[in-house]
Amino acid sequence: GHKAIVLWFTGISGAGKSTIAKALEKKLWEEGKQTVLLDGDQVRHGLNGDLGFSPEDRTENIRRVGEVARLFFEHGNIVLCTFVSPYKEDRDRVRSLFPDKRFMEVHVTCDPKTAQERDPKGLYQKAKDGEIKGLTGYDADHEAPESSAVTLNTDEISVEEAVENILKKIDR
Ligand code: GGZ
Repeated sequence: GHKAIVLWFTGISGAGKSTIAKALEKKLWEEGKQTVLLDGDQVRHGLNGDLGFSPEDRTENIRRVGEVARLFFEHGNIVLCTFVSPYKEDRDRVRSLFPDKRFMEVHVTCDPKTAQERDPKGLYQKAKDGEIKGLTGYDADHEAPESSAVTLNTDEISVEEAVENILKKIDR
């Protein structure tokens, strides 16, 4: 068996949250662990399809996802959540749903220039062209977590190294 935990990935669009979480999930499967991955892009197409990117909607997005994470946690899963989740207050509210040490923040960072170059979904280009406003990492802020979080700078480390760093830190 294993212990349930929530790994909460936070950071700007294009930093590498989903990529690292997917690679980590694969490693955990290989260990025989039961995992669930909740990803911003996916959740926003379904469950939270009614929400946009205003501060209020982001807060509601994170609140709902926190509750979903709790359901899976209660069923013994290792829950990987990848959301921009730019507001510290929202993340702290989610943390308060879980026992001490069973909610771990993973701050995935990179130079904003790197994220703009990667631009996997063309969002930064759209922001530059004025087609979208309030893109986190461009014209909207991301509040960094406290030092207690695992910080992974994807300018400096590979996906494999990022995964290893996380695996070292989780009691499972
Ligand atoms: C941030 C946005 C925005 C704006 C669309 N700001 O990199 P992606 O494309 O695939 O993932 C991002 C996703 C962010 O949804 P979240 O639910 O994680 O955001 S939050 O936690 O802030 O509620 C991005 C895309 O949606 N996207 N517009 N303005 N990300």
